[in-house]
Amino acid sequence: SVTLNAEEFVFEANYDESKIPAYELPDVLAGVTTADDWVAKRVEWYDLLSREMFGMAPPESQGATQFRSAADNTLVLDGKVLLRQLIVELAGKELNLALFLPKSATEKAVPVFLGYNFNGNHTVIDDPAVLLPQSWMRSTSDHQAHEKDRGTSASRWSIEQIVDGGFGLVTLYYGDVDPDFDDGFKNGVHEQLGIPAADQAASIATWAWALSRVVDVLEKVEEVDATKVAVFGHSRLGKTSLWAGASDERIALVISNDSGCGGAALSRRRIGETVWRINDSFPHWFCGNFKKYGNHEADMPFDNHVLLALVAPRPLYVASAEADQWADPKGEFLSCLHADPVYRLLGTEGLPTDTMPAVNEPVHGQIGYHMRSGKHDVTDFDWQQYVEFATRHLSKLGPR
Ligand code: GTR
Repeated sequence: SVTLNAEEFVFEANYDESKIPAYELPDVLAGVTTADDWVAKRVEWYDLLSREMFGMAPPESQGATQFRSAADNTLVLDGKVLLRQLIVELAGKELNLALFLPKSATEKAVPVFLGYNFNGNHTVIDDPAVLLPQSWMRSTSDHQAHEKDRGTSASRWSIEQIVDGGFGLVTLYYGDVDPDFDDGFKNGVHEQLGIPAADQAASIATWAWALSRVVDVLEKVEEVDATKVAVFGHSRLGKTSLWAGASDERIALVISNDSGCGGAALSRRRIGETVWRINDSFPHWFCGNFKKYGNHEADMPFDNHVLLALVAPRPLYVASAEADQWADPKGEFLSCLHADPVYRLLGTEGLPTDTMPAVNEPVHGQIGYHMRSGKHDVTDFDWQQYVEFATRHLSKLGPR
């Protein structure tokens, strides 16, 4: 590990484009001329990001999952939506899955959005049918779930819009996998997996790995078409959805909502949140090896466009918010632009623009991008784009 001199620490976030250091991005297609060449190059990049950024996933032997129903199926949202709740056993922990499905799913399996929630399944909709979590809660003062918190995150989950679009929503609380605080990897699935070495999965990669284990389960759930899973995440969970999509090629479509530093944003721009800052605030998110790049972004043998390129040729949507400069919207757009050559090499449309679109003017290619007005959040506008984008791309995959 690298020790930084005190004067190297950057406490004040920079938001001034003119202060961005000159930088050169590693060429994502270095040595690649054909789509066939990309196959090996992709493995190389994936290994590099595994070892140097997120940490390598736990071994397959740790992944055996069993699941069971947690409650009887029921209807919610004025009888419009079928709610199934499952308990998935993973590495000695129980993950609580809530599946919000169009009623038609009992006749024909539906494509789904799969995404973690920040505060428990009971916060995504105000309905007593959703089981109250027993897990350690990040966001309440006594770290327990409460009745009064039902539906408090509902504005971030446009369940009605999702179901009207013919999709299901599968969600779970990320703290069921690994509670989100720096405890030296003692709790959550790490109780069983043990403390990760410097090149092994820290929290983000562990959350991503668990999403894949949920996909294993969804493959056995009749109402879900697991060939059409769109993984979604906001902010730290957007970093997670990107890494899940990079790691698991069964995931058909990937959405990053305001993922910022360590997610879609280019690290070398050093605008808003930086690599040093994120590692300082959240030492458990990235693997030990990533720490050395704090204030040494030029030494990174990759940048975040490579993370996005690992999703290619599968559809990828990156969303930013205008008032979320901490996450560097422009850096998120530029990452898409620099991932685009891989998408094109693989015969897709890529990102259909090379200039940053105006606020609230989404572009939808094989890569989709928008910068919404407003703050760091998930809104109906964001979901409108995701439903439209997923409808267009997943229908091309044909029936299961
Ligand atoms: C912030 C963090 C961001 C982002 C965000 C979130 O505190 O600096 O990287 O992940 O949290 O997850 O809401």
